[in-house]
Amino acid sequence: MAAADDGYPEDAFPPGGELTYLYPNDQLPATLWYHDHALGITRLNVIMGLAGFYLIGDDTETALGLPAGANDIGLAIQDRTFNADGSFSYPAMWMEHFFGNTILVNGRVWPYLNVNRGKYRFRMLNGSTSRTYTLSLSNGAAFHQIGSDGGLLAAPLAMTQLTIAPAERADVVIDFESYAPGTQIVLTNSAPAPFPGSPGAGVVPNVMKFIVGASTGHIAPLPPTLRSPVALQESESVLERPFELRKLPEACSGTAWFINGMHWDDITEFPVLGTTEVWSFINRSGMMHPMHMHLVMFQILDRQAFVMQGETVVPTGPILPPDPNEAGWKDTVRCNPFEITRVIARFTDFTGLFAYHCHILEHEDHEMMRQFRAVCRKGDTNQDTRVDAADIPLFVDTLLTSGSPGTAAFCATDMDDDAILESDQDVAAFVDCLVNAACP
Ligand SMILES: [Cu+2]
Repeated sequence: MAAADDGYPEDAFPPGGELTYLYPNDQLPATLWYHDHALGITRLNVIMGLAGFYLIGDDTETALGLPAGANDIGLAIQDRTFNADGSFSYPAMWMEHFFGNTILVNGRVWPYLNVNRGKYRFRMLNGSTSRTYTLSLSNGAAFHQIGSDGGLLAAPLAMTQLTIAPAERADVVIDFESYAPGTQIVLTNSAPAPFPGSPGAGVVPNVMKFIVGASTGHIAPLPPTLRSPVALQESESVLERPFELRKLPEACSGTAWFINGMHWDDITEFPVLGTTEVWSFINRSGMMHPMHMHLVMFQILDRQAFVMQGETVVPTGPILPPDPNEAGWKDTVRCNPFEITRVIARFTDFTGLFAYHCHILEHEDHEMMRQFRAVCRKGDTNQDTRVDAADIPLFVDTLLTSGSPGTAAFCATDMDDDAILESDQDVAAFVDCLVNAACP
């Protein structure tokens, strides 16, 4: 979506005010979610409850015959600690993470779900501020993951354990057909907090319970294939940007989490629309950071362990591919301690300022969130990184329709970058660019 519709962290409006956001929804079907994103206080607003699902579907996905309707259920998993009066308990001062002692699913503490004997599609979201979950079924049964952050995987993936970091989503199919009525199965968690931490430390094991009923539900088999994303090629990348994730001294609180040691207002990334980049997250800390980018969905290229020799990052381990359930489109990636995690993204569609940050909200709020400015190549209305005759139709169309500020086409047509589309200056500059290669 356009930067103006992205919930920019410095946007604010007073009580009683309103803003209309436009979501084009012209993206692949996916289990998306929304939450408050206010600069410095996102953790507080999300803890207070402002978060929800935003699901996009399409006919292709519907035609797959996946569990639907009452058998397609979002599970937003969060942790909280309660005061004796039932109110939320959360530290008044900033702390580098928060782990509640109680698990909520869709706002209910340790809920149960009556299920019929058949398959369910559960759109699992880790909506917690800091806690990572490693989920499994108490009877050890396998389930299938069919999708992740950016939509369906290529094929259903059988697994008995699923790790999901803050902001990650996993579309999972659990099959209750073979169970006798009355069977109870608990969705359990075994992930330490902080993560990866040490085994057993900080674990809250119970998440929710399924109680199998007598009626038969969705028993159609899962389709063998789902949808294959086109893999972005590293050879298409125009540059690789390193981002060091580490804790550094900070005057106010003693320490804070940083990306390349810089702050929100330090803008040093200007990706050009139409180009592909590799972003390399170098985690110089003992805890996992789930890194999230706005504007784009990315694909995970690889992970590699490293050691520090002085201030130099020295890769040591083998270059490992993403986990099988990370093979699709992602918007959040687990960056493990002392590993380089590389993702690849193609920047398209919208110009302006977009956030990227650790999705541990306590980190995001202090200071692990920065922003990049997506820019266009003037004249390149079709975002193929060159100005040629193929750009003429969209140039003319944008000029005639006045375009929409914040879009790639508007930016590319606004040759003199004065935020106004003029039939004289911009046309002359476009022709000059096209014919004489005199591009701004
Ligand atoms: Cu972090």
